[in-house]
Amino acid sequence: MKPFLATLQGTVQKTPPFWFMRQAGRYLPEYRELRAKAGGFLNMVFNPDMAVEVTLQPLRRFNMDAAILFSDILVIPHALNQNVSFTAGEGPKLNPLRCEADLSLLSKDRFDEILEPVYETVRGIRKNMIREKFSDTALIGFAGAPWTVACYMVEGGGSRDFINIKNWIYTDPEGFSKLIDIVVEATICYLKKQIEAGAEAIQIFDSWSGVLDEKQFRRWVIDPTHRITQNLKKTYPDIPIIGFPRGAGPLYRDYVQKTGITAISIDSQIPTEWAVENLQTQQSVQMSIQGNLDPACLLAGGDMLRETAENIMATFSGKPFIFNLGHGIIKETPPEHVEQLVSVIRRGVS
Ligand code: 1CP
Repeated sequence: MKPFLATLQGTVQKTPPFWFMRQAGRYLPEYRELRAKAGGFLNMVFNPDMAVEVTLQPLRRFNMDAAILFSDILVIPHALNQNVSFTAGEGPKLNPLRCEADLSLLSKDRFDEILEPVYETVRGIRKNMIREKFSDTALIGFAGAPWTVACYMVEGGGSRDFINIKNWIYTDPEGFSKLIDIVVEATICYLKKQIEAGAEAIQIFDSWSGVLDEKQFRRWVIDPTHRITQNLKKTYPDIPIIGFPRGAGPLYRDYVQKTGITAISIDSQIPTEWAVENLQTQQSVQMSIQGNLDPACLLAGGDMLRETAENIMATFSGKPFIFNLGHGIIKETPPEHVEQLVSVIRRGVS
């Protein structure tokens, strides 16, 4: 079995399998070259030839144990008829939805049709991975978690304080729950089709889960994620689901116990010993953990990078563990530093 998938089932490898969040992206000159030709980020996402190529670029350099589909969490609002654009250097922009009445602007009519190129990309990646002999590499499909996707839909882009969405959840939770329901349903369809097309594992990115208090976290992070995992597991019981509730702090415990995920991705602020103690060994089956090198440490490189990576591996030695970053690769990261990290991971710790 592929080492990445075996680890998700709870087995321990000699050295940990690895991949890096945002491993396909702007830190790679070959990505930037293709991106310049594509003329727009969404053009690249919805062009299967380009999306397949960009997914495979990091594998050719670093031979990761997993590839991740090249797409974005915001294709869901886009396919639901919300206006989404990516302007270079500015991040995504959406026409914000601010109340229940605005939900009438969303439509599922063209959802499947708009996302069809993504499924074609998944099939293309699997085919090309065989052709290029990445036979031990697994393919991860993904989606944003409903809370995080809703943050962009309501704020209209990135946000500092999440004031608009927080105002909505506190003043009209029933109305807001209708938006979450729409996103839950859309996400289930999207992920099922990725699996049908050949995704071998799924990651759910909840990048903004850390802005909610305990009660709101249960309602808007744990419950919707649980609905997605239960639904996927009914149809695809063998497809592992990795949850990434970035910034959730001590609420990671609740998340692990209540969402029904298979494995947990930890951000850099989660102490690794705490994760072993509180997230891994309390389950009946040891849950695999993925993480959690600070992407800024990879940007810096040098002895500190080696030491920090070795310390992470030492904590998880003898336990099911996938090496990753605590968040996406920073775009200024020299590819040579990634190379250095890969050799440190492949050497392992005794
Ligand atoms: O100009 C460009 O080339 C676009 C940069 C870019 C890329 C490479 C964006 C815009 N998205 C992506 C790809 C992407 N996004 C992947 C591909 C696979 C891989 O990891 O290699 C994935 C998994 C994502 C997921 C994603 N998009 C998240 C969740 C993870 C995280 O970083 O927290 C989020 C929050 C987004 C939104 C988004 N898309 C793009 C940007 C710049 C952002 C973040 C904007 C913000 O800071 O709010």
